[in-house]
Amino acid sequence: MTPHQTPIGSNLTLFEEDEGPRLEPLCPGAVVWRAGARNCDTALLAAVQAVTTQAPWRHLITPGGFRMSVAMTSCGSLGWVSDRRGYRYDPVDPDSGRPWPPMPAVFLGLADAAATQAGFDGFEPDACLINRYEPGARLSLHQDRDERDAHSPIVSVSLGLPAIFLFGGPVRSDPTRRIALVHGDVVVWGGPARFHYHGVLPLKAGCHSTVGEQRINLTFRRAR
Ligand code: MD3
Ligand code: FE
Repeated sequence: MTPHQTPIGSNLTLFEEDEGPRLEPLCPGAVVWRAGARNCDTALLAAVQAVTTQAPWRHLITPGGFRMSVAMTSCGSLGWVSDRRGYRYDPVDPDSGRPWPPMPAVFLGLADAAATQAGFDGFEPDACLINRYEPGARLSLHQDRDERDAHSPIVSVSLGLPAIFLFGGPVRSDPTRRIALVHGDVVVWGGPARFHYHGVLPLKAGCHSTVGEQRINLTFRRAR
């Protein structure tokens, strides 16, 4: 019996699987660590609550003048900001005029563990962008290229409602794959996958047992 098989007659039925954390390679440089955040989800959500008390959710305006459907905030020494002047990382939260809240220890521990498993040792993120999706919210196809450090990966953590993630190639018109990301999934994007186009389809309504009617996504970056 392999570590993830379960004898019939245990607490699981024939149609459920005992799916503990497991690594799924996506493409060179990208790996999904399924359920990698499940054993620390309560601590992550408490930390998100603490961050959003100091730096509340906001809907940023794109340089083109559109209000993003995803609500965002940040923690760490840098936060991501968008307005009519453009996109940038900034040490100051423009809504409060104060520094972003510090990166919670549970965030740093998970980001380092995920990066190490994917072969990126010594990942020291200085920014965590926190996205909140309510039903209908989406993220159109884009590249993340505002980070100065192109050698560090990006680590993303999904919490709450499931989402369909679109993963393309280095050119916008490249074909996209659809990848379901559920509560507790962690993805590491580095190397040749670091600048691939990606997005999130409109969130389907639902209610997650602990997170409620929303999806929260953490992305850890080395911006400077
Ligand atoms: C692939 N967030 O914040 S996380 C973003 O689910 C963003 O909220 C999405 O895209 C979300 O910029 C997707 C997965 C992700 C993040 C960064 C990547 C995938 C990536 C960078 C390069 C390639
Ligand atoms: Fe992105």
